[in-house]
Amino acid sequence: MQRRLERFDAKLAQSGLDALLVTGQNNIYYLTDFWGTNATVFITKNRRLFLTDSRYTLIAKQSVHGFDIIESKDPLKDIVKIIGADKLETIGFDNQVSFAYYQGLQAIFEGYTLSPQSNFMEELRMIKDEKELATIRKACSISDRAFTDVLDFIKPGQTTELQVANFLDFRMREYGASGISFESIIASGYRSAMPHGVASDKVIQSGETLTMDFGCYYNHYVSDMTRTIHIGDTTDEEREIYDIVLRSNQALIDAAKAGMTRRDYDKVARDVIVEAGYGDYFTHGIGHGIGLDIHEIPYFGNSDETIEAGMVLTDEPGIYLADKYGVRIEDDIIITKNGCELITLAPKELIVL
Ligand SMILES: [Mn+2]
Repeated sequence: MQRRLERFDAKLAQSGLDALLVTGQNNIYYLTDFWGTNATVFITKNRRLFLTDSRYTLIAKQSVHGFDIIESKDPLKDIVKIIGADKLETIGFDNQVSFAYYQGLQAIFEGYTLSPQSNFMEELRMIKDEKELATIRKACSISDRAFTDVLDFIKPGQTTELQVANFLDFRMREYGASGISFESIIASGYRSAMPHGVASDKVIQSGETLTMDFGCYYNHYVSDMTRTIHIGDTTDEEREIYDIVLRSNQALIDAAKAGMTRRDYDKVARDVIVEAGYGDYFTHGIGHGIGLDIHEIPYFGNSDETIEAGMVLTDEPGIYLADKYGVRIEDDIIITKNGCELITLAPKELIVL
């Protein structure tokens, strides 16, 4: 935590801001270890304020270190009172706050310059520390185990997509998860051609492809993985498509390392699919960062920015043939200096039930 606060202070000093108002449950958790729905953090060069209401004061006093803990019903007004003599001018705030919150901020911080910030906290959160990496590894191992179990649960002609989603949810909780990190995508047959087909009451039939994209929360951090399996007999085309997607996924695992541009991170996987003639059927980005949020920076457009050691990224190529079926394989990887560490370890050779 001390290291995170030091990185925060360095970024604040570089930013030209006199202070940052930190909002958002994940951002506050990242800096304070406090998990609750009501908290406001305000950090200047000389002060760290943590404000929360009476429901949370006791837990904050026990768990939040390095901050002045203030019980408050009206945190913004109390901050202005406290900093009145500090000679602050420019105060940063997250540009994702609601318009109503911003209006309140403007009224209460009259006389200060309010400076909207995009991704101030998220940029700090991009590079994970060892504790975060260990937590995300554990979240991934929970998903891996649930995937192994679900293979025995699926009965062609009987099991619905929703039953698969609920089974995964329950199993991940049994293995220590606090919940699912997003609504599970369980898409069988023609529905697997929809990259984000959430689970429906459709029964999974023999002869179909089944895509399962799911993940869990473990100690507030997420996992996010996709496996596509087949039920019953497969065609040559289905095997070929599966093989192309798997080679694409593996090409990125083989190539990913610190210093690679975000453009190349996408390209190395996409090239495999383009060269196989299915480029038009890979309709989404190659991946995204994960952490406290299921989708967080970096994303992978046409950017010269590089990826760095300590980022946790997804690698999720897919091919989607409308009205027929689709295949996606998604892993989570930790970027290291010389390569990457694969942390979703569920099998990837084509499983036929
Ligand atoms: Mn994903």
